[in-house]
Amino acid sequence: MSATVRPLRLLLLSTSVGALGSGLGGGVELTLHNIARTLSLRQHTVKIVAPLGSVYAAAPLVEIEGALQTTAQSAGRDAPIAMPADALLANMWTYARQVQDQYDVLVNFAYDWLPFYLTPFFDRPIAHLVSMGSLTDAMDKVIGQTIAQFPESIGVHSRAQADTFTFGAQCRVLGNGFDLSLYEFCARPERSLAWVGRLAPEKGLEDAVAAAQATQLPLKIWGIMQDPSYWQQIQQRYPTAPMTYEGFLPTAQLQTALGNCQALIMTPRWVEAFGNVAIEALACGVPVIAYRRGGPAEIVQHGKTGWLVEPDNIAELVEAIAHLGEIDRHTCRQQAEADYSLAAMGDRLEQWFAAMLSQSGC
Ligand code: HBI
Repeated sequence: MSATVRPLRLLLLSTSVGALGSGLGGGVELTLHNIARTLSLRQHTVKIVAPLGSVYAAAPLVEIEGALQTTAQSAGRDAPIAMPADALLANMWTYARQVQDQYDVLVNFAYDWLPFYLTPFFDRPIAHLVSMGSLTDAMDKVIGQTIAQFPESIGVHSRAQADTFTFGAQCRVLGNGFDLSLYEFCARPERSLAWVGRLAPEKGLEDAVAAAQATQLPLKIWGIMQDPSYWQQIQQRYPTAPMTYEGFLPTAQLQTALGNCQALIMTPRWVEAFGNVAIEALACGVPVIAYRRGGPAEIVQHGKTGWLVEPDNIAELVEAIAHLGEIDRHTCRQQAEADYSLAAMGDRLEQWFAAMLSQSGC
C-alpha cells in the first residue's frame, strides 16, 4: 500500500442501468470489479451497492431494488433529468446516506445526475468515477458544479474524455487497471480479426465489417446485442462479409477467444472514454488497430502495440491490417503490464483518495 493513505472503508455505488453480471453496465461492470479487487488487496475494506439481481463474489454486496435508469447515450444534449417512479438510483443513495458514517469515502460509478447533485448534502467525501465523455447539458452542468465545489472529486479514464468537458483540466485521469493474471499471452493467432463492444451505433461496427470485407479476414464479433436493428442493418448492408456474431462472453472466455485473433479493431464513432477491451487485447498480446479518437488513441502506441488511423477512414483500417506483421505481440503484453495492471491502477486510486481526504480535511 502506498504511504499516501491509511486503510480506508470504501462504499462503491454501481451504475443503475443494469445488475452486475448482466452486461448492461458495459465497461463499468469490469471497471468496478477491478477497482474492488485492487483496493481489497491493499487492506482497504470495500462494500458494493448494486441493483437487485447483481451477481458479485469479490466483495460484500448490498442489493437495492427499484426501477433501472435508462441509458444516457440515447438521450440528446438537451435531455431533461429522468428518474422513473421508485428509481433504483434514488434508493441506492438513500441507503448510502443512511450508512455513510461507516465509510471514509463513497465512490460513485453512475453516469447520472442524482449522485452529483447529492454530493454537498453528504457528510462523507464522494469520489465520482465518470465513465463517459460529455453527453448532455444537464450532466455537464451538475458535474461542473461538483468539481467547482469539490475540485478533487472527479475521476475520468482518459485525457481525451476529460477534454470533452469544459472543466476537463481539473479532472483526475486514472486510466484503468486489470488483473493481468487472467489474460493469457498468445504468440501465434489464427487468421482472424476481433471486434468487441456493445452492438450499438456509437461503436461503429459497420466500419470493421467493411474492413473484413475488403481484406477477406474473418471478423469475430463479441458483445451484448444492445441494438438488434443496428445489427440487422449491418447484415443487410454487408451480406457476404466474413463475420460472425459470437455473443457476450465473460472475461475468462473472452480473453481466450480474443487472444487467438491477429488484431482487435476499434471503430468508435464517439469519444470512447477509455476502451477497456483495448487493454484486454494488449494483455493477450493482441495488437490494436483503432481510430485516433478518444481513450484508445491514448492507449495504443502507434507502430509499437498497434496502429492509430484517421477516424472513419476504412481504407486506412485496411492499410493498417496489412502492416500487422510489424507489431511484436510481446510488446503489447509488456505495455499492459507497465501501465494497466491492478497495482498500477491501485496506486492511482490511492493517490486520488488521499488528495480528496486531505482536501476535505479528514
Ligand atoms: N446511462 N443513465 C446511465 N447511467 C449510467 O451509469 C450509464 C449509462 N449508460 C452506459 C453506462 N453507464 C456504461 O455502460 C458506460 O459508462 C460504460
